[in-house]
Amino acid sequence: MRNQIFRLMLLSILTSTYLGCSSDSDSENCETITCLNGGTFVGCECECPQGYTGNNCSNQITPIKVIINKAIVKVFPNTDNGEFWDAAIPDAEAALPDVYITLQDSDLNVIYDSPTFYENAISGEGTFFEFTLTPSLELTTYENPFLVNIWDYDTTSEDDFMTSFGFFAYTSNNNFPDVITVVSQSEEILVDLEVTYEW
Ligand SMILES: [Ca+2]
Ligand SMILES: [Ca+2]
Repeated sequence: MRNQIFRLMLLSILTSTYLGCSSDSDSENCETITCLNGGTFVGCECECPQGYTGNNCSNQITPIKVIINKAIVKVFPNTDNGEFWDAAIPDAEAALPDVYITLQDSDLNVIYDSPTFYENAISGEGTFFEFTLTPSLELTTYENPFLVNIWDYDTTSEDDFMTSFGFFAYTSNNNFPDVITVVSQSEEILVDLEVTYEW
């Protein structure tokens, strides 16, 4: 009886060892793939990080949402063709623009209008003007560009439109940047949009 138990144990050890060897030789036989975009090679295939797919993680998964959380205005035109934005105000400092932003979709619907502005703002002195979007703005279509507009808030007349430029929320090879930079030298605009993604 003892003998038989011992044999059974031996058999089970040999069996598990044999199975272990067999699975080892399987992984040795599989072709190593270089996983892109931070993917890891596990069990003969790439495990891709969020947002990527394909056997080597080279394909982006189109997000359900691109979410704009913050806009940071870095460059805008300090003058309106050489005139102060608030030229009617004799005091030179108060004649500076009172900056806020709006965002529009490609049908020119206003999809964001900042409730706050920065009084007498100056571009190019290392000061950036941050607008935290509350709630965050969720973009779900990517074929058409969106627009960032910069305005001068005026109390006694219509607000002055200062500048604007277009951007795409998402492209299929953009590697999901944390910041979409909206920039044009000719339009004197630089706005960083801080974004997150949902898949
Ligand atoms: Ca003005
Ligand atoms: Ca002003």
